[in-house]
Amino acid sequence: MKPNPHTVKEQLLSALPKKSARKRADQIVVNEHLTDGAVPEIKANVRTTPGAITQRGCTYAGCKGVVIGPTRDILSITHGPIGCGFYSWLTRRNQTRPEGPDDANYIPYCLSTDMQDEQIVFGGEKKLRAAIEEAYELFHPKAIAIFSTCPVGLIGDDVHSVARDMKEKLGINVFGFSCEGYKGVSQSAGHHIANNQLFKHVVGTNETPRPEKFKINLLGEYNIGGDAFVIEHLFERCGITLVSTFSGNSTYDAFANSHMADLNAVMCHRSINYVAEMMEKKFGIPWIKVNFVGAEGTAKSLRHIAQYFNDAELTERVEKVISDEMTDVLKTQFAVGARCEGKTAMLFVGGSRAHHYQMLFAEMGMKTVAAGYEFAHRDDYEGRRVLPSIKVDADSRNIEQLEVLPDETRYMPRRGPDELVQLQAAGVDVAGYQGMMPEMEEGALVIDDIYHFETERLLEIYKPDIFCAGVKEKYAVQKAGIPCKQLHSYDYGGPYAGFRGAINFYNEIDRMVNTKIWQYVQAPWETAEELEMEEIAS
Ligand code: CFM
Repeated sequence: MKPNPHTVKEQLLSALPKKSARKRADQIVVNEHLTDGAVPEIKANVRTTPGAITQRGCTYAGCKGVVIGPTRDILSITHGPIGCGFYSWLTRRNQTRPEGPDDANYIPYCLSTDMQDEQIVFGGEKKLRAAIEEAYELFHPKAIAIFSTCPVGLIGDDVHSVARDMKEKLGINVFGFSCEGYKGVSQSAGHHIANNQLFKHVVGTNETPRPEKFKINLLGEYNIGGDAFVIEHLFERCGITLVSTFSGNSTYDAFANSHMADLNAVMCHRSINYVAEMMEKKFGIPWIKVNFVGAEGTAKSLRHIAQYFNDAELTERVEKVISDEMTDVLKTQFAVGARCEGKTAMLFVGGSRAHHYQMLFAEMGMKTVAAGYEFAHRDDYEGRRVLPSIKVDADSRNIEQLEVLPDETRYMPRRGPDELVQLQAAGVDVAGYQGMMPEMEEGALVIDDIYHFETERLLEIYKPDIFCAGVKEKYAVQKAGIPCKQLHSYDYGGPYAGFRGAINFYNEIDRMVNTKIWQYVQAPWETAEELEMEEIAS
């Protein structure tokens, strides 16, 4: 029998103390389609209840790991103890492809100032300067970025003044990030901080003109498992020039030159919407939301880009690429559909994949019965229409909000107001994002910042055919006899973007949900065997 989502919500809340349950109730919502395309309000981007096991990461992770990390030729130095330093090294599956043996690639390196007691007591700026000089002598990079970890903020090291001095001394771009782990309530704060500094220190610093006709930036695509390679290839075949990606397979120069593009296509709204908005204000570059996860989403996104440029030849090429690719896509959809139709999925990941991957499941005939983001904001759930009603709390006020004005000489609106209205009328939602909930079915459960015990309850109650999350959840889920697909790292798979990626995904999920192995899994705590094992051991 289908569980009643309202009852499930009550069951989840009943495990919490009264006061916590009251607060938590607003983060668990049964989806509904209200009049006028609206959905119920959800509480998001708030602190996790102390004691709950959250999926979230920290601000440093969002800044260094997510937004800047995938760039291969910015030399990143983590200012902090070596434990945080470990995470300045490849822990996310962001791939990169240097153009040749001389093209710089610092992604395999892990640079840290390795703060010791002495720096915690007497300050770490001196050691940071020395680290920057040493790194410069070793690599001669174009740019150095410094990332602050928690103790840096606690002891008050001024990474920005160190960056200014070193920039002058070395003659290269050096900039710092106040992305101490504790700032904000999740890695989302780190995205914002990374966006601000990229915009302030890098975007618009390379004036090389771009003569191409259809120039775009792709924002919020991080090349996990090679996704960006697939998308780059699609653009190439369509005749679309990719000036810069923020930041999968990206370079410093591409960021610096990105204001030469005529359109920003935003893939992950949560992590990079700030850069899109600031570039619009300063340079007049409009942005549209795209989604290259799912074959339909890919086709629609390519079409919207073509509509934006309104060129017959481009449109023709885009249509040709779509129809060439769709033959294989439909063939696989048909094959897996026969085995997957009606199966259920749950998706609990960061800030945009919980939405995007629902499309892929839908293309396989599978249903998403529950989903949620770790750290997204209300606009990612309910759509940007709610932006004016989002209350700014103390945790958000903590993060710098840049005042951006049109550039005196370089502001050039790429489209006039009439053209924008026409685009809107043609279905290209300029500067719009409708959010996840309007696309989910009525009665689906939407849970913000899911707690681990809630995950376990959901598995028991719904017994979904697949649960999508990250490595922290994976093995607990599988011990419950349910396959878990990691949507952060793709386990060891991918790419899943574009048409080829969709086919890849259909086949993998088909295998995961149709293997019989899971029915034989019995968690140790479900049997008396544990005891017997102890007896054997003694
Ligand atoms: Fe955007 Fe991302 Fe995501 Fe994200 Fe992330 Fe990621 Fe993610 Mo892991 S930028 S919000 S901070 S799509 S690392 S590539 S998978 S939580 S859903």
